Amino acid sequence: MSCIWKALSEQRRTSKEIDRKIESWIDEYNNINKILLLGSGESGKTTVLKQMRILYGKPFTDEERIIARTHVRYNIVEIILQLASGYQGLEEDYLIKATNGLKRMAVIRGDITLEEEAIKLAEFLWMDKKFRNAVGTLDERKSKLMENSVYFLNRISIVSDPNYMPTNQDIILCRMKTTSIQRIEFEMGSSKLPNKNQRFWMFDVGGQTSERRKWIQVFEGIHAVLFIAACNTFDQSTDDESPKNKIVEALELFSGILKSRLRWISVQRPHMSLTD
Ligand SMILES: Nc1nc2c(ncn2[C@@H]2O[C@H](COP(=O)(O)OP(=O)(O)O)[C@@H](O)[C@H]2O)c(=O)[nH]1
Ligand SMILES: [Mg+2]
Repeated sequence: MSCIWKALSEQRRTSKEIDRKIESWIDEYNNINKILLLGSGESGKTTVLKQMRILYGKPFTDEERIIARTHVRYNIVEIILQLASGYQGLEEDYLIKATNGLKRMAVIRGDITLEEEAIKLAEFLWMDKKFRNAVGTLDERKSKLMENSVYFLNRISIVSDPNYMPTNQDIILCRMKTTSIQRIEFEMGSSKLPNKNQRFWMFDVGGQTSERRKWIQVFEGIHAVLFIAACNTFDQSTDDESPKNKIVEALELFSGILKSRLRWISVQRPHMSLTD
């Protein structure tokens, strides 16, 4: 009989311990400041996330740099193809063949040999005088190119080296389409904050219309939303079916978010001091 009592009280103790642990996890979770980055596509959300990671989070691992390397190399391939696109000046047979080969390579990814061949071909084209004459100077075409074009074209021989590993700056400037929810963790200390060293989780979501339904998944438990808008797009329009000024699109998105889900977020207890 005493054995049964002993086993039961042991069970109760274990159960209480588990409850205490769960409570402490919930407390810990609630004490983490959760920030959600929102904004239209290409507004700079992922760039902010990467900058916060570099400033306050864990350094990028070798595995992450290898993944970024693929993106950097294909960014350059895309820049070269963008330069060549629709250009009547590409009359030379070898240039046409090379750009067509690059187009095919740009579609297939996931193989390091192909990746190295693609970047070498991109470098070959960029170093070719006839190619440069045909596509014009970078300054002439700058407005139509991706923002990171000049930076990466100047680094093409470094990036095409088989031993190349991206620097933090390469990772910041490299464009990668965000298709899933990403989270970074970091700690920030400030004498002005109530608990000095505060833990943060920052979430990044895809900004394209197709990704917006995923935002809803991360709204729960969020303490702050950082809405990012790219001011330099004041003279650009969206390229969907009903084109709209990009700043107008950002403002509409912002007011849409305010109306829909943020009402209850505003009643959450803020952990951050606004004096900081
Ligand atoms: N000039 C400038 N370019 C930026 C800034 N932030 C981001 N970009 C560029 O804008 C493009 C889109 O940025 P990204 O962070 O991917 O936007 P997201 O789609 O909102 O995640 C990239 O080429 C970035 O390098 C900024 O503050 N200034
Ligand atoms: Mg993004």
